[in-house]
Amino acid sequence: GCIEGDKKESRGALIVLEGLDRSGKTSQCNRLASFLEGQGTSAELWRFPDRTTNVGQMISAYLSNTSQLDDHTIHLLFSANRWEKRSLMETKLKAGTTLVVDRYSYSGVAFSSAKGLDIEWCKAPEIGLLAPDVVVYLGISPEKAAERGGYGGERYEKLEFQKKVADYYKVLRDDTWKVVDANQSIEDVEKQLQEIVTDCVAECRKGKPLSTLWS
Ligand code: T5A
Ligand code: NA
Repeated sequence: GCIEGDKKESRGALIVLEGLDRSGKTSQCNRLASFLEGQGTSAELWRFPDRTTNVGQMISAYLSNTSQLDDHTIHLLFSANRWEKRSLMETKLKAGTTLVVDRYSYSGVAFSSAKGLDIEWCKAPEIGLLAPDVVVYLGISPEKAAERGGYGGERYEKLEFQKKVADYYKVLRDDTWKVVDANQSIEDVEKQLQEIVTDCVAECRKGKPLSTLWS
């Protein structure tokens, strides 16, 4: 639902990039944040998991296979990692800073659901987090993504698993999503992203209210 009382203020936009592993999210987030800064828009690059916090370090150990955790437990840690940043996120947005976020709740739900956890159970701890103004999904086939830069040793970087993740991303898609073909050159993807976010940043500046997941 809408968060009241902030309709008149000029705020930053919450921009999220999602996609399979190796779809190009981090490359594009960097370029996008620089583009916005160049336009005179105050912008910051964020990412989830945020591996710098205590919770983030537990997640990082799990992803690199140096620790083992129950599927539900790691799901809740990913969610907790977003909750611990929520109030700062709201403060920044209300102060007019646009946030370019590399993965968010959609990754949380798609990856855990792909392991076999119930999707509604997966969505529940995300309810009340700030809703993105736009989600740019970098669309690429799992096979093409796997050819890029080679998967490293992280836990989820396996073709069969990525196929399941792609299926759950499809289920999660809503009208805040824009799908960009990530098979194009880095520069072509970049141009499309710039068009998408320019409109979005303008709408937020005009006073589009902030809202929350998942409603
Ligand atoms: N996860 C995450 C959960 O399970 N739950 C959660 O709640 C969250 C938030 C870590 C893992 O955690 C899972 C999902 C992940 O499996 P991460 O740290 O974001 O997530 O993963 P990383 O390994 O850092 O990043 P990715 O593997 O997802 O890669 P990116 O960021 O999509 O891709 P990028 O930009 O690094 O590019 C990959 C390679 O492709 C090239 C790049 O140069 C690079 O070599 N490339 C292109 N090549 C050709 N054409 C293009 N257009 C290209 N764009 C990039
Ligand atoms: Na990345």
